[in-house]
Amino acid sequence: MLVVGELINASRKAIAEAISTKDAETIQKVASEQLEAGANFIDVNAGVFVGKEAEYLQWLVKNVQEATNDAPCCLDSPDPKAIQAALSVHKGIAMINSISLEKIRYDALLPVIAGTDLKVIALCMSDEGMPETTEQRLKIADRLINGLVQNNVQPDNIYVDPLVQPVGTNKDFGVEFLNAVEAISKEFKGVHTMCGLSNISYGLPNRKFINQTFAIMAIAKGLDGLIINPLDKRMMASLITAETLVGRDNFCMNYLSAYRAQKIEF
Ligand code: THG
Repeated sequence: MLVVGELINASRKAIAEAISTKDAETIQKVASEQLEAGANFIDVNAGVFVGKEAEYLQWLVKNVQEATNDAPCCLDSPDPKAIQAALSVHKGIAMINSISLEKIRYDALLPVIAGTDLKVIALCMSDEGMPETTEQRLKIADRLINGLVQNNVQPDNIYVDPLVQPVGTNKDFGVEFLNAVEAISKEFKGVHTMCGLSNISYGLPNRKFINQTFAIMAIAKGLDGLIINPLDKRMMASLITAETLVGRDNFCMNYLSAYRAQKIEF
């Protein structure tokens, strides 16, 4: 399971404040905590700062890497210019979050990613808007994967995000997403799937519980990457355990070592 720590996101009030006051200490603390808790990539998102996003994203990357011995970042922006700015100061192999089928975004980002070892999230979104059905997601995934592979991106570096929509707005949004994960995992061998799952619970009470349950269901369908809060111990324990239960843990080694490290108790 590839875990992307989601906490450095300017949609969170404390982070927006730290960014606008250039409070590096707060950002660096949140970065190190997420890494220690098991995040493989640290997501950085400054999307609320229109006009300053590129500059702020660069500042985030520099500070996160300084605090974490150059841990890799997940550069989270719909704006190709902000992604390129962040990439220019990033050390090591970053994850691009994300390319989509939206024409302006696709045309600007494809040449940046082509032929590189960058990891890339391929978001199932097009100029026609957000997909709702499994079929719509598959069509977009197919075009994104083919475009990337034809431009010398290794399938192993592609993480398809079928895009979670809130189950509170349509009862079928959960199952359409889950079926998309299953179909993408089966049809495109060697490609990964990933998502920021918290949108599933939008508008409903006790969101943590819904997110956790949904993560486990998605892992059963083949999901192998998640953008989550890695400081949520119960979520992390659920992920480790779910992977063991779907046959991705030889001799239950991961489960047992997590247990010994006291990660499976509350
Ligand atoms: N797919 C991809 N990237 C993404 C998303 C996705 N990036 C952004 C988002 N979705 C995932 N990241 C976050 C970051 C923070 C929060 C949620 C998702 C968050 N949410 C609180 C909540 O949901 O209640 C609100 C703020 C708070 O409580 O502090 O923190 O789907 N590729």
